[in-house]
Amino acid sequence: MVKALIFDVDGTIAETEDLHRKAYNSIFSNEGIGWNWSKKLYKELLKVTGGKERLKYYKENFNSKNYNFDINDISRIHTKKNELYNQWVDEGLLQLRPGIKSLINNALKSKIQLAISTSTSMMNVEALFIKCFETKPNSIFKVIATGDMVKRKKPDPELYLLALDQLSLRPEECVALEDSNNGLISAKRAKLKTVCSPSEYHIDDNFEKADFICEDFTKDKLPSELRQLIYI
Ligand code: XBP
Ligand code: MG
Repeated sequence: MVKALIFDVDGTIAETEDLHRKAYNSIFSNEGIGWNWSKKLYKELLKVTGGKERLKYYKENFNSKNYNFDINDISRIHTKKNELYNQWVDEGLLQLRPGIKSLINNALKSKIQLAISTSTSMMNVEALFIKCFETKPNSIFKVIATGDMVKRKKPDPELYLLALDQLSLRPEECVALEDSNNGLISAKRAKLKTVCSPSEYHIDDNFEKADFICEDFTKDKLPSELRQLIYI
């Protein structure tokens, strides 16, 4: 019996990644840093989850201009990126993925517990829900596990294990909803059944381990077990 749904955020709730990419490029330019991340490069960089980790990875592996950033510079650039991203979310530059609003609202009506497990920062989750649901995420989700709360982000299982622990549920009582291979692996390592809908940047990822793959999260595309449980 499924008692809870655990949602990823980036790529699952909304197509957020290209807005993150544009915010990075804008901050690089404002700061006089000669980096510009193309869509093709960003797809590669998304193999590393978490903004600070991604910046560090880029600096160490692609840094053609040899900038001598330390951890404080990375933190400062990342914070500025998130501030600009939050401003753009507030201006309405993101929409929820198809089916997400109805899935969340109907799951709440059906008394299914909801949780979040995401590598992103808490401020990004709050900005998205305040804009798209006109309420703080903690009034929808019983548990919110974000990247700033763990040592190791996805594909490590830590974020899902934290959500399960705070829900006080066993993995077989929950379903994870994901959009990427890193997210799927993280959920699978936590022994969760996982429904995947590939997002634009992760369309070519490997989803072999998914329990169910769907084009989006609209009612008709969901696995029948979930549809019957949520849309009563
Ligand atoms: C999402 C991420 C995040 C976002 C930005 O992975 O990797 O880094 O790109 O968030 P997932 P921050 O969807 O698997 O959780 O810049 O706040 O880290
Ligand atoms: Mg994701």
